[in-house]
Parts: sequence; structure tokens; C-alpha cells
Amino acid sequence: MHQPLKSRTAAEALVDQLVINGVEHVFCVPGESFLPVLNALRDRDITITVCRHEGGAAMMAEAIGKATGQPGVCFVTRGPGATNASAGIHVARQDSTPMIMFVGQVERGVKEREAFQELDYRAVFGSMTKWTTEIDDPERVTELVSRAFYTATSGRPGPVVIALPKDVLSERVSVANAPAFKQVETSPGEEEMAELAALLATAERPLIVLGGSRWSLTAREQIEQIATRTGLPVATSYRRGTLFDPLHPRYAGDLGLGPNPKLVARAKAADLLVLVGGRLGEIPSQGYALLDSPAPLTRLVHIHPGAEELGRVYRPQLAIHASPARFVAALARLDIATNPSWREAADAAHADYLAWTETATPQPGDVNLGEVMTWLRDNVPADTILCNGAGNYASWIHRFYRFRNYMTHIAPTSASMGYGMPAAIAMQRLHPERLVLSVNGDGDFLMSGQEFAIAVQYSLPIIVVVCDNGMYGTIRMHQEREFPGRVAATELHNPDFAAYARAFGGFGANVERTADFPAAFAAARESGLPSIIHLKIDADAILPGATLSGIRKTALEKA
Ligand SMILES: Cc1ncc(C[n+]2csc(CCOP(=O)(O)OP(=O)(O)O)c2C)c(N)n1
Ligand SMILES: [Mg+2]
Repeated sequence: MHQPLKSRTAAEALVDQLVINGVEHVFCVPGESFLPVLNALRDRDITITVCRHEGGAAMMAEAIGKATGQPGVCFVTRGPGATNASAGIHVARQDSTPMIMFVGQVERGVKEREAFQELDYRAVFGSMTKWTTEIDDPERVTELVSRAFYTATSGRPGPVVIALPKDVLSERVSVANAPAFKQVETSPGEEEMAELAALLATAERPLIVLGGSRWSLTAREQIEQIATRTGLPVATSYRRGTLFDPLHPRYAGDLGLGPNPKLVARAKAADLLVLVGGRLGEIPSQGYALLDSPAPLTRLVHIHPGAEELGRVYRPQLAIHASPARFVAALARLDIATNPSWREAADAAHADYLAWTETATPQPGDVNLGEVMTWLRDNVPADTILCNGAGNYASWIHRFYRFRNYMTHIAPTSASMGYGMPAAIAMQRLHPERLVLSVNGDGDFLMSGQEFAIAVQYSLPIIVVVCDNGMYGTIRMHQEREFPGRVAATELHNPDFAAYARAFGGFGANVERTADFPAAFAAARESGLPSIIHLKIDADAILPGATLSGIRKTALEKA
């Protein structure tokens, strides 16, 4: 049924369409270009989080999309806002996350003159998004917003950008709403599943690798049950550790940065690799070294919801065009002829995983980040959400922390710095009752550290850990490998991050010895405030298994 004639503005129609599609949170930095939208949001049941930087707003929206599978939504202003936000758009692209960004645009009558803050969004975002458009006809606002939900979520999910010329938003429209979008599903056919059963029947050393997006808690439970029943060993891809219980006896570990060499050897020795979701990109494929491209010697079964990803890098033995969730449901119904060798291999792989991750490695300095991670692992609730960005500090998270519950790790596969702060804010907005941690490097943190003000503004008791080694450690590590002893542009002089927290109205603590971490953490929780724990890390402690001085020495010996 059509709405009464001209009953609302295009901005109101847009916001109504968001409500219909189940949007509960939007993130923004305001701009004069979309004031009618802000005005409409006031009267709707949508929570606004106002941010300090559009990169933060976009990453918060991305984090919501990643965690829920429903598009995360943000609003930013024209040129300067949109370009700031591009960092979050790129994360959504590489992570296959559904996300919709609305961006202001100049009035239709002055377009193409390079008016104030004007940008050609289709040109700027064209290669990063699944679809970038501009709404020139206010009567088409609900159609195009509805399409954005379909485009962002279907096939391989990703970001959509919609530009809103200023004068369009305040025009009155008579257009009807579209009903709520419904996820478009892709399921495997009987033929593909029969072929998979035949491949499994002859597999001596199969390995399942889980990755990508379009999972669900049900799918995770199903794949765990399948692994229990069949004995099939299961690994997870880079930053997809929450797709499988790490303490499940068939869990083989994660194929990410700095993986267990024994897992890499297992993956290389597999005679059947079943990649469920994910693209086996540069990081999980260990620099494209795991499989030969374009013709892998290992038989590869690739399951992906985006048809264009199948056969893109590797010519698979069997390509299955399906979402991970639908594929796993079909796999649960498949009659699989199991081989006792699978279970033995899975037991060995799991034992190797536990041995690799159980105990922190010795480190130079008084704070051992591995021991901090094992302490957190053993002391925080299983539904705690941990968010992080990029830096070597994350190696200790990957190796020693264990993500017990589904979607408890929110981190970018694009390894974008500055993600851990905004992601934690978004997760605490989404789950006010859960403990949310943001673990950062010192470089990483100050890329989005201003968003701590937002945590204070909305009383979000996130606990932020800043791992301060006084440098852009990852880059320094590469520098020492390639140009030993020639330090340039990698040193950092840091503030007192605990004092920083207090200046914003939060709780702050400095930790200079591992043994002091539990008390600082307890005090942070008791404060009920957004908190920062400033960890002093020795610069030589560059990786769980290497020192900076050792890397330099090896490089000098080679030179
Ligand atoms: C936005 C962005 N800029 C630059 C980089 C390149 N980069 C990767 S890790 C890193 C250093 C991270 O430093 P820090 O956060 O202090 O962590 P550390 O490696 O010292 O533990 C840099 C500059 C990146 N990944 N993302
Ligand atoms: Mg650092």
C-alpha cells in the first residue's frame, strides 16, 4: 500500500527504511549535509553514537556488521568525512562484512562544479565497495536503500556507499516503504555434496579450514558436531578463530600470522583441503605458499557464497557455491564414510595446538604479554569480546588467548591499525551486559585513541589495554630484517596512557610487572568506568618466539 501523498521527507523515508530493516544502531560524525536525517533519527527507535572521527564511525559500523551479519550503518559528511571514513570501508571490503555508509553530497543544482567538499563518490569508492550510488530522485529513496541491504549482504558481503544530495533529503515524497530485506541464500546441490562425499571417501589426510563471513552460531555448532562424529580435523583461518571451539578435541589451530609450524606442515601435507568460506588470502595461505596457484597439487574443495571467488586464485577440484551456514547444514545431512586415521590425525593436531598455546614463552622485560594473555584467557567470562587492530602485540593474542564463544573476536583481516578502539565501543553498545576488551599497540591505539572520549560520553566500561613498546614494532621488526641497525621512522615517544584515561574521565593504571596486571584489571572492572591499562613492554620482546636483537644479529650475520 502506498503512503499518504507527500506525508514525509526523503530523509524520514530513509530512516523508516532503516527501521524496517532492523537497524538498531547508527554511528556518525555530523555534517550540515545530512541534518534532515539527524532530525528524523530523533523520532525513531535507533540509537545514535556520535564519534570523534569518521574512520571510527565507519569501523564501528563495520564491527556491528561483522558481529551480527546484518549491515552496520554509519553516516558521514561530504569530502573530508567520506575520505576519513574510507579506512572502515576498506576493512569491510577485505573482511567481507555487510555495511552501508550514507554520505552527504552537495545539492543537485551545483554538482560537477567541484562545489564545497564535493566528491565523485562512484569514482572514489568504486573499487572498494560492492556498490556506490547517489540518490538523485527522492521518490526512489526506499527502493535504493532496500537494494543496499540486499547488495551488502548477498553473495560475498561487503560495503555499500549511498550519497545523499542535500536538497534531496528535505523534499517531501509519496513513496511506499519496501518490506524488510531477506538474506539471499545459496545452497549446495545434491550433485556437489555427492562429489564431496566421494572425495572424502578417498581422503587419508583431510583438513577442514573455516573462514570468511556468513556464519551463524547454529552453523558453528553443526560443524563442531560433524567434527565430533567423523573425526575430521578442523582449523580456522586468519582472525576467524571464533568459528570453532578451541578446546574441541578436533581443533587443529589457526592459520594466521605466526601460525604453529606443525599446523602449516599438516595443511601442506593434506590430501584434501576443504575450505569453508574465506578466500585463503595472502595471510592464511602463508604468502600463497600453502597451495600452488593456479593448479593446487592438493585436492581443494572451496565453498564460498560469492561465485566470482571460486576459481579466482586456485582452480579447485570441487567448487561449491554456497554460504558457509547452508553448506554446513548440508554437510550435517551427508552420509560420510569416516576413516579412523582422521581421528588419530585430529587428536595429534589438537595436542599440537594445545602444546603451542598453553604456556607463555619467556620474554625479555618485566611484563610478559603471553602471561597477560593466558591470565585473561583463564579469568574472563567465555562471552567476553576482544577487539584489536594491527601490530606485533596481536601475535600474543592469537597464540595464547582462546576465543571460546562465537563472535568473541572482532579484528580486521586487513590488519588495519586503529580498529580495536572503535570496535570495542560498537561491541559494548551492542552488548551492554558483556565484558568488552580492546587490546592495542601504542601506535595502533593513538590512531583511534580519541574515541575513548566516546566510551566516556556513553558510559561504556570497555577495558583498553595499551601494549607500549615505544615503537611501531612490526615495522621495526621488518626494518631490522632488511636494514639491520638502521632505525628510521619507527620510534615512538608516548604519553602516560593511564593519565590520558583519567583526563578523559576514565580509569587508568600503569603496569610495569606481569604480576601487577590482575590487580590493575580488577581495579578497572571495579571502577565501572572506561579504563586504560598501560602495559610497559620491553622493545626487545618483538614476537612470542623472537627478540628484536636476535633478528638484528641474524640479519647482520647474513649481510
Ligand atoms: C592504518 C595502518 N597504517 C599502517 C599500517 C602498517 N603497520 C602495520 S603494524 C604497524 C606498527 C604497529 O605498531 P604498534 O601498534 O605500536 O604495535 P607493535 O607492532 O609495536 O606491537 C604499522 C605501522 C597498518 N597496518 N595500518
Ligand atoms: Mg608498539
